[in-house]
Amino acid sequence: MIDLYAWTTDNGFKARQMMEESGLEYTLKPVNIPKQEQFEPNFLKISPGHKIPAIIDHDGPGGNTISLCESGAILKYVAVKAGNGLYPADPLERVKVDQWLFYGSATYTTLAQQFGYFWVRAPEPIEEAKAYYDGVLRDMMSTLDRHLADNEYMAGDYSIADISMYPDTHIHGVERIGLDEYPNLKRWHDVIEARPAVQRAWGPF
Ligand SMILES: N[C@@H](CCC(=O)N[C@@H](CS)C(=O)NCC(=O)O)C(=O)O
Repeated sequence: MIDLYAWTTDNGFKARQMMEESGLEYTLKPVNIPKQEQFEPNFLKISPGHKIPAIIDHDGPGGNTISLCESGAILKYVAVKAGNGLYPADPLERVKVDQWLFYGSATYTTLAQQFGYFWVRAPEPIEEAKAYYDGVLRDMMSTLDRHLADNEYMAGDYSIADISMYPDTHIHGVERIGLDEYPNLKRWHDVIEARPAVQRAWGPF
């Protein structure tokens, strides 16, 4: 049994999508970010940087209980444990999944979060920052759109690389910028959105 600590944010949805795709039993433990629950001492023990998502696997390697934070590490861990091909075993396929998983975790989400801050959460509008991150997000969406013109998914078959980029595409791409100028990204988004596991993952907390 896995405990998933998450909230209704991009990184939280990545981990929840992964759990739903895995078919593994899990318990959702909401960490209310607006209420600053991520700073509670017990949560800091499993996520020292006070960030969701995090998991505790009560049946980890060797039967040990383990905890893990960082969405990319969680996607890899759960996909390997589930053994359902979302993190392929073939080294040739795996390197490209890694490339796009890291793009999703380190580049896309990190910069999309800045877009979200300056467009949605900043207490005062800062027009220069809004324009800057609007350009950054559109550039990344164009990058994905070009790649998806020749590829059904980000790296081979549907994988954790796709999971790492779906939530920000949905939250910022669909709900704020719009996907009309990015037809390949829209096609990819809509196929993933229709997956039953994704529908469940974006359901009520
Ligand atoms: N690199 C981390 C980023 C996680 C992250 O940014 N989590 C945010 C929510 S999406 C958070 O918990 N923020 C609360 C805080 O920083 O105090 C990952 O991929 O898991």
